[in-house]
Amino acid sequence: MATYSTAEKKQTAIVIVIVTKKGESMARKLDEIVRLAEATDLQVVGSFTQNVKDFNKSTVIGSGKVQEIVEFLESNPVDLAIVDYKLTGSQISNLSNAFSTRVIDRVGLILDIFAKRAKTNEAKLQVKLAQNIYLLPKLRDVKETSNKYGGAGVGMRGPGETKLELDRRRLEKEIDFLKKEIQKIKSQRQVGRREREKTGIKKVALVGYTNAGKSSLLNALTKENIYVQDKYFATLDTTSRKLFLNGQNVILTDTVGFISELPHELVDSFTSTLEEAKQADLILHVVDPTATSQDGKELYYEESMRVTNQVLDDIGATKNRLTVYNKCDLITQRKQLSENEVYVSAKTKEGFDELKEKMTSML
Ligand SMILES: Nc1nc2c(ncn2[C@@H]2O[C@H](COP(=O)(O)OP(=O)(O)OP(=O)(O)O)[C@@H](O)[C@H]2O)c(=O)[nH]1
Ligand SMILES: [Mg+2]
Repeated sequence: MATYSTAEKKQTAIVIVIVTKKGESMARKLDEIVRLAEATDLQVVGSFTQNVKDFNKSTVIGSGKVQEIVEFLESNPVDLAIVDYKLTGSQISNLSNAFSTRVIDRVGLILDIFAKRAKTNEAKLQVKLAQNIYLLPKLRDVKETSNKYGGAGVGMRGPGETKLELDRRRLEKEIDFLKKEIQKIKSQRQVGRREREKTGIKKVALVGYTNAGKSSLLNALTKENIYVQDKYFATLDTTSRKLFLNGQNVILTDTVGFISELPHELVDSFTSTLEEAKQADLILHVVDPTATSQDGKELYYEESMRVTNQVLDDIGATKNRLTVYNKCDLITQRKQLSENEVYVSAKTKEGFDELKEKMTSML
């Protein structure tokens, strides 16, 4: 029988970050893609950046940059090249051939993290659906390159059998099946929700960018013990707990974190999870104000707030929003807050009284 070392060697990767729009922060994007890679246990050994002006249709990045990366890889071979961009199947295949290594894009990487984290049946079905929708238009190219450069590991992991062996028809059939299964769970949820509605208990949802501290806040407010990690996308499943708030019980729900360019495949698949936010009477938008560049000059969290608000608008969650600046134990400078904003710390519980007061008055 084969034996496995417990200290398994990490897969290595390079990241390639592309800025195409004015005002996009290269530093923020680089930080984020490295954190995403680490969230799926990859070791990033090199990074490349490019401001793309003349968009190259076949490789996105210019031929000079491709050459620079090829030369790097000749002396530093890696398991995977991650491109922080949404690529077509043929772009993945062109870059794989140029680099002689497997290539995945931002969406593929995020889907892989979700596949790794999914625990409940519902989350697994949702991730698998998203993976299949992502894979379908790329099937031929991905099949070809994975035969050449290996198909196991990051970007290929799925709950269950590998999808690369499935032909298009089977993939489409599976997509239909998954949609139906998810619909069934959704209906069950609706029943449960209606039951809860009859009791008249108000619902509060914790939403926000990944790693903002949503689960930590749920734990601290309700004395629960939900999985908290300094890793992107620690939570995929919604968890609801009762919270006693100035004389009334409310239900507090933790939700999946957001990220910029959240793959639409995931937004579509996770609608029933995101539905919790939509149905809430009050949304606590949790923000990590420590998310800044190393010199503190670039406020990355402003971009994350914009992203979160955009997703909430997109899913039609138009209810009351209270902005909760968490991790205030870590910051020295505070800004002037408006009515619907509060500083708290899930760690020290500072600001909890004020948070609860505001929640009560907004419900
Ligand atoms: N210092 C400090 N750290 C905090 C605080 N709240 C959360 N953290 C840390 O921030 C990290 C992320 O916390 P989580 O609660 O997992 O964040 P989340 O928003 O649920 O993240 P996802 O589930 O990945 O979307 C963990 O390492 C926490 O220990 C806080 O108030 N102060
Ligand atoms: Mg969480």
